[in-house]
Amino acid sequence: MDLQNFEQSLLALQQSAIDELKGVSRREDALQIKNRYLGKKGQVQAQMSVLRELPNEQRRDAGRISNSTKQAIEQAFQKVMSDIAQAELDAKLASEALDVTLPARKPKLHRSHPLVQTEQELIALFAEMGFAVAQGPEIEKDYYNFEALNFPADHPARDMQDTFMIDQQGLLRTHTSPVQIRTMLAYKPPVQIIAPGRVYRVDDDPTHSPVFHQIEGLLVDVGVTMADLKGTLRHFIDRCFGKQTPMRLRPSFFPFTEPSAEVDIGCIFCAQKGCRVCSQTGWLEILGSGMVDPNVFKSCGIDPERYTGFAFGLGVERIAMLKYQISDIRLLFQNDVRFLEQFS
Ligand code: FA5
Repeated sequence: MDLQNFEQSLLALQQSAIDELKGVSRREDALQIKNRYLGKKGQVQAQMSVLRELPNEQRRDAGRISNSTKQAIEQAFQKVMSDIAQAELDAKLASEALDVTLPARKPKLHRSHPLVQTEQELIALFAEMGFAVAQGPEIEKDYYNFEALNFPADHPARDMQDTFMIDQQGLLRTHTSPVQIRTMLAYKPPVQIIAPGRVYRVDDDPTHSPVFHQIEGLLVDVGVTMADLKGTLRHFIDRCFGKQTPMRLRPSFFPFTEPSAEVDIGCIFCAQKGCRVCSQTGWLEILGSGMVDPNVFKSCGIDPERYTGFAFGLGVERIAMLKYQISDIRLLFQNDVRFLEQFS
């Protein structure tokens, strides 16, 4: 074996390694080919054993030739490996392709909760009639919730509204009527406000919830009569339930109004023929009302000889249940999407 033969046989190995590596698509195949040529027991290594047969002065050249062969095979191997990696990346990018020109998915928008819708509609309706919105705290003092509203201490009328007490003085307001007191203490008549808000009572059944919403109405001025109350409520019923809806005032009692009246509308479910909802009476109670009691005016420093006024208080859940024919008040608080979607 001379140097020329040695070089030729290495070049032949190099070529065949490069040919074999060409087009290989799996890493393990490429590695196997590389090992077959460049491994310890590989073909290039086998050729190196003939180095010993070469004369000394040729050995350096032979070393250079074998290095260049090793490098060429290594390079071909690296090229195949990087081609495989690139192909994998291309495939991944193709499979995860994102077409940014596609139209976007429409966000699913829901309308507000039926209770909020009802409350907003009622506020708008009374605002049209000139009522301003007033607010008061949900944690209330006994004085505003009861005493100033003419509920004497230990008077059984306090049992009408089962109260969540906090301590001797503090409670969760049982109605929005304390806002009447706070407003009349803060402003001189004429006063014309509605007070929407959350109220609390120890109450829990299909038509009563421990937390519910009321809207209080209060109008105080010179010469306000029961006819003004009736006219205001008639207009509210026309707008809320339709002009044909019958209405009646039924004598009632509230410590803070005198006279007091509960307001009923003709049953909208059975056209007053009598059904389960109206307990066969043909009428549905919708709110409490009356003329402001002189004692309440006195608590607020307003002269009852000069001023008169009317007040009313309605339950927002009750109106929503009637409007949307909801039979169980708890549906309004469970946030079941299947229920809420009906109001979208
Ligand atoms: C009152 O709360 C009086 N403050 C209303 C009032 C204001 C009368 C001004 C006169 C002058 P009453 O307890 O009846 O009254 O409640 C009014 C409305 O709240 C009821 O008609 C009913 O619709 C609603 N309501 C009462 N308790 C509950 C409850 N637990 N869950 C849901 N709604 C209720």
